Amino acid sequence: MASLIQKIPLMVLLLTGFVWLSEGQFCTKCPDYWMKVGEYCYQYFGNKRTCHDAENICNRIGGDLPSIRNEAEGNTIYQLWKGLVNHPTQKESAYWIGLRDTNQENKFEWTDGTPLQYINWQPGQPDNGYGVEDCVEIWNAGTNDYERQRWNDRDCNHVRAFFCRKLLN
Ligand SMILES: [Ca+2]
Ligand SMILES: [Ca+2]
Repeated sequence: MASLIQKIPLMVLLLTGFVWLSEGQFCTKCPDYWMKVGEYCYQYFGNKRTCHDAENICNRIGGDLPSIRNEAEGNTIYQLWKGLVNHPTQKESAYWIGLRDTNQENKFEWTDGTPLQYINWQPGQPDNGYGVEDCVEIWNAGTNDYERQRWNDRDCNHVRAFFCRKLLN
């Protein structure tokens, strides 16, 4: 009996270590309902929102609308979207990304603070087409995966599906 009592502190120590390790491992997972891709967690919202509403929803759950730093990242987001929707070849389906020229016309900025180093506009875009187009969507227009990943500036009051994204922590 005495020896068991002596072992209790050791058992507590081991258990604490196990819990600590488990929690450490948990930190590399995404929360429920988020998809892990590389260093990010993504959640898709098929219910369409204006771009400002979409941005607010993302902020409230600790994320941002995605920024796209290069072709590979754009392709990742497009492939995720393609795997989630029923009709990925349906022309001109669109979903918001976190690019804006709200502050100054034709000066596009990522809402998550990422510097604008890469662009992938549809031909003829951005055109500020209907007077004021200050939000940006991935516009599913074109004949192949490459073309369907390209961007269009759009009136922010349009409603679109969107992803929220946050960094793994
Ligand atoms: Ca504009
Ligand atoms: Ca446009």
